[in-house]
Amino acid sequence: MPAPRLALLIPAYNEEARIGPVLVRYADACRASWPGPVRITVVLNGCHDDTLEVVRQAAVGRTDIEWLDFPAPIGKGGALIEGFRHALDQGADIIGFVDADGATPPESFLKLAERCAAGEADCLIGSRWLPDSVLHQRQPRLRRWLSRGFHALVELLFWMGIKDTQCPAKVAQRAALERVLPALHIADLAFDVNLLYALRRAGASVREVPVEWTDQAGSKVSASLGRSCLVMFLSVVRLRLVHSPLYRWLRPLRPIETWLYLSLRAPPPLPRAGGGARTRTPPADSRC
Ligand SMILES: Nc1nc2c(ncn2[C@@H]2O[C@H](COP(=O)(O)OP(=O)(O)OP(=O)(O)O)[C@@H](O)[C@H]2O)c(=O)[nH]1
Ligand SMILES: [Mg+2]
Repeated sequence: MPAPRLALLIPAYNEEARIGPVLVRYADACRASWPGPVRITVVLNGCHDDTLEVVRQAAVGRTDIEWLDFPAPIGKGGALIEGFRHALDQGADIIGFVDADGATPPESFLKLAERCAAGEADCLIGSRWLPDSVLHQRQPRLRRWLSRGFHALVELLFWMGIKDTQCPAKVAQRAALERVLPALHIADLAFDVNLLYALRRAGASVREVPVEWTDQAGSKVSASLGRSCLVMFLSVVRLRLVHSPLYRWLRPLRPIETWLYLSLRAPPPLPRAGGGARTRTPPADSRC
């Protein structure tokens, strides 16, 4: 059997200060240890800084790094949905994503990908809340409390038994993502809950695995904590309602919903994501 093709997606919004070294570290680690073809795709949208130029520079001489740039404000969720579509079109077998800040080291991500390729589960997700998780630098105390509050809310609403839905290191099998893609529509940072709940509803297995983690300076969530929390609260409650019999009665309220998201300066849920990407794609047979 040919070695599996790995696609790593990195959503990026105004990440000029953090993404360059992260991309190089990931590309080097993949080259050193993944047995098959690898493609790292940075998915940008609406950046106001030089992220695109930094990614361009990191990609010089490396055919395994590419980018998609969307003009529409599709958020992290929309960027990942478009990234999934792209990776599936490119024939990836194993598709994962991490944040642009390098909080998860490539070795941890690659362990998840290896276990996923070995068929341990349809989806493997990193967790910072398991006994064997290694936290070199924890999040500030207020972030940790809010994170536990969000976890309690997600448990109450969805009963998934997952300790850390928000750790950004996640990897899934192609077939599982193909099944859930039509059910993905949350554009903001609660996208991960949307993905995990869709996988559960589709009968896919999800396994939580301890990861190494180092909280990084420059968090945009911490910079707008109140607003981020409100948006994520709104999105998970909305997701619960979407999957309840009540939802069809609530449909006329959609314009209010959109207004609420826009007032919170957050990307509204996506009926159909993206469109109009500017892409740079290296030759199809390239690898790390
Ligand atoms: N394409 C795209 N990426 C986004 C958007 N918002 C956030 N991201 C990316 O999604 C990832 C997670 O975002 P955040 O949780 O805000 O990242 P952070 O600033 O590292 O915050 P922490 O949660 O403290 O780590 C990062 O790689 C961001 O650059 C967006 O609107 N569009
Ligand atoms: Mg981060």
